[in-house]
Amino acid sequence: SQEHGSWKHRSLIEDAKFDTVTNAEFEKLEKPDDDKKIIENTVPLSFIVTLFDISHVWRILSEIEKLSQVRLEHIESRSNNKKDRKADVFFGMVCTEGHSDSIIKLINSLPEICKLKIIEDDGPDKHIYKDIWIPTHISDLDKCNHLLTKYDPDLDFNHPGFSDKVYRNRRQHIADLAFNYKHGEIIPDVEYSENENRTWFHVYSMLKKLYPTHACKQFNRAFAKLEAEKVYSQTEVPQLRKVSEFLQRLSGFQLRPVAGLLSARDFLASLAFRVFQCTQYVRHHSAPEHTVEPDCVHELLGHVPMLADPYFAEFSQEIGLASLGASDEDIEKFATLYWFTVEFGLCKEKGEIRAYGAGLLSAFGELEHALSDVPERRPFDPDTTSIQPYQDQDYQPLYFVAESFETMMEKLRQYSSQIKRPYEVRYDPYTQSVKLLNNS
Ligand code: HBI
Ligand code: FE
Repeated sequence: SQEHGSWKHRSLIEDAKFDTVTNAEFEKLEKPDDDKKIIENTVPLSFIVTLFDISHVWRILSEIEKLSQVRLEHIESRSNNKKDRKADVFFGMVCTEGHSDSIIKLINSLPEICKLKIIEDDGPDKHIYKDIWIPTHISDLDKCNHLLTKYDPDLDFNHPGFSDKVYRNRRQHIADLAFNYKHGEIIPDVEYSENENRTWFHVYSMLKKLYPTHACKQFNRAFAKLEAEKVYSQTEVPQLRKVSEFLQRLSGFQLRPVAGLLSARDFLASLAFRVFQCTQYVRHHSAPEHTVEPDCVHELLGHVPMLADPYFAEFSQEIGLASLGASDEDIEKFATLYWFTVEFGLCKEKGEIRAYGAGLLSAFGELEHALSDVPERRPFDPDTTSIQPYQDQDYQPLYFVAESFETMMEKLRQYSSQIKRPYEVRYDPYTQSVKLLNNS
């Protein structure tokens, strides 16, 4: 089955156990005789129906078949909850202009089995809804470049590079590469200096000793692969271009260079397109073990191996999709969830606690601290985790532990489905775009 964000193309239908209908019969039923329907002056019509039991999809399909002015082109399903058989089903159709009412009437005539949830908005203003602009195509990420001026070496005198003119020029040069970057371009290589490579070497060799006992298995698997394929080595800062190629092969994630700390909204929005905004500069060599702002040592050692895991990649994309069009208040909560999972998350593995958060996997001091008996640990629960205050100046006093990535994903989906938004979103991997589905 093909994946569309959280949508599973037909998978739920195939998984469902039907007494009377086999998969082979479904193949015949999928686009019933719809292919033969000749419809003129067609307009696209898409909608989501909540089915109280997925098996009723057959009933809907046979009713649609009877409508002469609409043709089914695409169907996908998504379950809200593993425990029951309730599911949202996406129907992509075309209909004769002016005949979209017939489908609404049809769904409304079957209240015992389903409820119309959403009709897709294809109107001219679909990019702007209630004043919140959102990227709808991966190239729109060129506009998601709102930087926060926190810990800027040019402005913050606590920054270790503040009084280092050479470092600040270097940072400016690398920042310009990111500012000038456009979607689709090859990420420019950076020739890293001896200082920069030495900083990488220092952090890398210390952490590598801890990974076998402290990092989760998904991380260790990807890290071994990065080394085996010589994308990573101890002696040189890896090039984003090569790392991005590696990720695309493993999980479909890609990197794009970013000049510094992005706003949470822009940062999370990129994840919706399986894009990770990645800094390309190295922290100041006077403090190799600590940095308050993200740098490429953090991104490459902490984030990249996890993003290479297909399941974790999906989790990351889900947070991104859920954030699109959310209110400022909800963005803040998603950023907090991101903080306690992707950045500082712990998970259980065969009765042991392991780290999967990038902030831990790129900082050996905190990695040891997190698994010691000093900090508090609580089970991951989106409702409480999303409002937990945190600071970014010192080791965390509190971490959240996921039972497994599967349960974490399920809890995140449950949480996201309760967020109020003017629309739902659906990711189309073929066009790398997001479709907005209006609440009808
Ligand atoms: N920007 N460049 C960059 N890298 C990050 O890791 C990052 C960011 N902006 C926000 C952010 N991370 C998160 O902490 C959340 O606010 C989403
Ligand atoms: Fe990070």
